[in-house]
Amino acid sequence: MVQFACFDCIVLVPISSYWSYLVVCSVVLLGEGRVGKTCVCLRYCQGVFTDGQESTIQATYLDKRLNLGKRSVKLMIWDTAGQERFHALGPIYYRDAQGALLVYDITDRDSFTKVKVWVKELRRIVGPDIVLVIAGNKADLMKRCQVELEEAKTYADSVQAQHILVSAKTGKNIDQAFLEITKQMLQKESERPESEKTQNNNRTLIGISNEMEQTNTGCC
Ligand SMILES: Nc1nc2c(ncn2[C@@H]2O[C@H](COP(=O)(O)OP(=O)(O)OP(=O)(O)O)[C@@H](O)[C@H]2O)c(=O)[nH]1
Ligand SMILES: [Mg+2]
Repeated sequence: MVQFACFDCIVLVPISSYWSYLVVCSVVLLGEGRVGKTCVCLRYCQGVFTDGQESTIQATYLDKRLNLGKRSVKLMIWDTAGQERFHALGPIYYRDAQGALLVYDITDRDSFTKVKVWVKELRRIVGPDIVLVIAGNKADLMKRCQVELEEAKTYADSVQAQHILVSAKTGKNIDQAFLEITKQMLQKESERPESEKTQNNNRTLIGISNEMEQTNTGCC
């Protein structure tokens, strides 16, 4: 069978003797400029790191497949621009997201303060259901850290978010950050009442064929 599925709906079409499905989740990366959002995405999707990565203009899209148990997941990842002049565009990218990775730079206290602003904005515009993971990036620069780990964790707890220290440069905890957000998005989805699941069936439909067997290759 070929099965077409998105986060809110599943369509089954026969292709072979087995049934399987792909869940599509949308994740947005938000945070101040230069905190390392693009490097985090590129490390996760392409396994690379570039010193002196250029600033993002508006936003960039990447995707990644991963397998969680029997489920195959396609993460649609929106890497937004942190520069102030692009902030008005934010809702375009996070309005339909099921999860947000809020990135700050551990060597820049202001960027941590800005995370709190993003959390308020997301809760106000998207609602309480959006999954939040807060990532303190540049963990390879721990000696210059300006944000106490305990403080960051306490804040994350207070807004029902996970906190994780990552480094796009070394790759530390990058996979774990996306895995965590994906698991929580799937968990939230499974807890939603059936009646709600059918209301929002206008999101992207993804067709699945034999490519299902090639998932988890680690590239976009
Ligand atoms: N040491 C270190 N540098 C990093 C790390 N991640 C990113 N950088 C550097 O930080 C700078 C900014 O990285 P970007 O990924 O462009 O930051 P961004 O958040 O996408 O910035 P905008 O696109 O302007 O919003 C670049 O010079 C990166 O090389 C990290 O984990 N460790
Ligand atoms: Mg960027």
